[in-house]
Amino acid sequence: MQLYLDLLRDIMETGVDKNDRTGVGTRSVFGRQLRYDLAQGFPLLTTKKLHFKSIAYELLWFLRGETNIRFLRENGVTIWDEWATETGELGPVYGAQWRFWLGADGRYYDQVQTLIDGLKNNPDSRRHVINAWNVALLPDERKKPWENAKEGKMALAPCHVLYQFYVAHNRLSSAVYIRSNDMFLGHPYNTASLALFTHLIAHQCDFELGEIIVMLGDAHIYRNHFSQVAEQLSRKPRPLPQLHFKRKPNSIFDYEYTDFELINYDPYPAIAAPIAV
Ligand code: THF
Repeated sequence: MQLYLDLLRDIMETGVDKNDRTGVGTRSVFGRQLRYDLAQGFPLLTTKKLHFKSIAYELLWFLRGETNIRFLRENGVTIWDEWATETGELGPVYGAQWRFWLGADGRYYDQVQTLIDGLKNNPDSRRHVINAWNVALLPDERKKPWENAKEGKMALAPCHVLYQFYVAHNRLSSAVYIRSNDMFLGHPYNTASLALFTHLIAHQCDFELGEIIVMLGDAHIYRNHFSQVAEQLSRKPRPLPQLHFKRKPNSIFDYEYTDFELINYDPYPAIAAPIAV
């Protein structure tokens, strides 16, 4: 995870201070790439404690095609609370686009099922893509997230917009394009989420593990995270944990939190930081 710490330092030293939608203000750079070999361990940040349960349940929630925070709340996960309506709705965010993309032909498209079928039947394809950027459903940036959700729009425009998968020597690699990345709070979650997604797909399709590649558009540190970033930069990364499976469900949609476990995760203490809404 040294790559991540190096990028945080680079943003602090060379980034540009800008205003943003949330009103908090950021320091940012544009266009970066980080990569991790999954055979070297599970890329979960060790220089502060991450709530792996939040990361895992969020991915299971995307895979269920859900867009109401009810499932997250039932499992003690609160990371999407700030953006939802009083009834917990977020509008057609990730889960809806991944599993139920409504086409111009009036049919729903399941991008995850198509991905799994494609990886099994035609691994060399260059079209193993999941796209969340459904232009017709993007929110109005001048309105509050929950106002957009009430109007049937996404509460937030997708941050992790596009996923792509690649198979070589029977090893599965993946990449994500993140157009806007909160480098202190969101980025470690997004990296671990891609790693977990890649593990689940490899497990289902009998691939070995390759690399994950995280590509960033606007990579920013919120102004009210600067002291937390300094604290994090004073810590030295520890060995990465490993992910183990305890059961192989019949499909990518049938995983439960108890089907996998993280072992040897020995992080430094958590660092509290306010989330920009
Ligand atoms: N908005 C902003 N400003 N940053 C983001 O990273 C972000 N997301 C999702 C949607 N909008 C975003 C929400 N993801 C935390 C982590 C990820 C989130 C939201 C919040 C967070 O507060 N993490 C705490 C611990 C909280 C917990 O796990 O219970 C932490 O210390 O890591 C990017 O996808």
